[in-house]
Amino acid sequence: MSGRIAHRGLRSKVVSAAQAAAHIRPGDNVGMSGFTGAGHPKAVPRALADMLSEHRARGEDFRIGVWTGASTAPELDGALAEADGIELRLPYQSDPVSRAKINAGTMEYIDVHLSHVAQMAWEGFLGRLDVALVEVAGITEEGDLVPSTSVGNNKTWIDLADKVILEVNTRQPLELDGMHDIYYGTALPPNRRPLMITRPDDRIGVPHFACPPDKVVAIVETDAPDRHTLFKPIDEDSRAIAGHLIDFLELEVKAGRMPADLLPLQSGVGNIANAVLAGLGDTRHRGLTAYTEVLQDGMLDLLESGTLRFASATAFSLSPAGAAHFNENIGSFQGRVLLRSQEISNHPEVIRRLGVIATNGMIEADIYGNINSTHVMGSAIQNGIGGSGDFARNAYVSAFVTPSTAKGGALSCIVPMVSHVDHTEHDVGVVITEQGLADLRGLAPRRRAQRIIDQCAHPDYRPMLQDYFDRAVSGAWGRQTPHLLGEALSWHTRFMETGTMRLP
Ligand code: 0RQ
Repeated sequence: MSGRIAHRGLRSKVVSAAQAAAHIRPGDNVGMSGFTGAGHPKAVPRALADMLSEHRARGEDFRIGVWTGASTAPELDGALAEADGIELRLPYQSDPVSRAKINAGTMEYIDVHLSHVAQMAWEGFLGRLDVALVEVAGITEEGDLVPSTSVGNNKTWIDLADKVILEVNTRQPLELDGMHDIYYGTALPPNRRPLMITRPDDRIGVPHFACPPDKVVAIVETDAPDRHTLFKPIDEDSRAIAGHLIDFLELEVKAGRMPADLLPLQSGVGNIANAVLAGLGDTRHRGLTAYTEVLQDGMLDLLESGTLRFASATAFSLSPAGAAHFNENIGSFQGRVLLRSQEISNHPEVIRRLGVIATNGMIEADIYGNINSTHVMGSAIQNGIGGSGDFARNAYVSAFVTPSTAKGGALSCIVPMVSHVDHTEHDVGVVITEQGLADLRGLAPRRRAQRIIDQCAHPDYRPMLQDYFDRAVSGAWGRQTPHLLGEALSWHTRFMETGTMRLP
């Protein structure tokens, strides 16, 4: 035994992954840990996938509901989807096997704002939570649980589930202990109290999860790494997008709308977000803060250089090199990083109060500033809305970023009308592509359209968009937000007709 389980009674509950998986029954809803490939259970989902494949071979249907924090990894989402074991998945996922099953209509998927999940579970909309399956870094003498590299919805899963299965992962550094802030004051209306976070470094909770030991039905010891996100080297487009955003922030400071140390930063996942952070490291800014969802490599670099003073999030999302570096230097991050439950890291009240600068990726934007973050050609899911809506709606400045074209230039990410709406024009302050930045704040719709076409569209598509807009202005049924409806939507279908787009 690893020595990570200090509670005597719980030591006797250590079993194999297969024995732990046997506690899960057909039709169960299982609340699993895991957020952007960090802190997910590594062994029991694989054993569960094997178990349900055996049931299937005997002609018995065995599928479960999988609720998580956000995306996990191939050994969880991939393995269970491969085994056709997921009836319903929520809230954010990026696994290619699951994506294919969702788009083929054989797996149900509920795409929900990440800050809403815990509340929905407490309200009972999602049904009963049968099992919580949660990775932890250790168990204290008192039976409290030391959280791992993500917090996500773990507090809610542990509180709500009938049974708790724990994976104690010795690969996760014990020095994580103290880097978490688990808040036990959440309640449903009318009993909610204000969240007393007025700075990203305010602590309002406790470092551990509470869990009655008799609820724990099995403990599995593991020694396996997180998913570890691979970042592409920063390319020209990402660097250009980062440059436009940083120039914009400088102008905001000059205009007196932001202090010199800016406002707390939120940055979505992916390469562009990482490039923005790298770009900030080259500026004169020091002592910045982040109130965000995930800590990527770029944030660690900024913390080390002093550009960033403090970062609050719900999970890490590091490359293998970033994770190794973090583990070796974990002492220098203590007191400068805090992981919270996702209902707090993404809480509208706090985001609005702090005045967060939000930057998120997108699939496409339309000329009026509506954003599609989730669907390709209106029907096929890419990942999910994640936390982008929590931040976009409540941020001080809400920016959406994308290269101006996708699929090697075969299609434009600026379109007349988005094929699916995740963020309406009312929640979008700034649209940025490698071509430039369109500041939409304070502009009426037709001015917004002209600015997006001029600043953000790729030169290959700008004349087509201008032509559409001009004809819409003169020929539409109304002049407030002029559209030629049939034509706006056929913009998308022609890509399918030419074979540019195929379902994955
Ligand atoms: O598909 O890999 O098959 O080629 O979409 O696109 O350019 O790799 O960009 O990794 O930054 O993802 C919106 C999906 C962007 C992401 C999205 C195709 C493109 C490629 C991915 P291929 P890129 P990214 C906090 C914030 C929602 C959640 C969020 C996302 C694939 O940012 O999931 O913001 N956001 N969370 O080819 C057709 C277009 C396309 C297109 C791109 N216009 N039409 N396909 N693609 N544009 C974090 C969390 O919530 C956890």
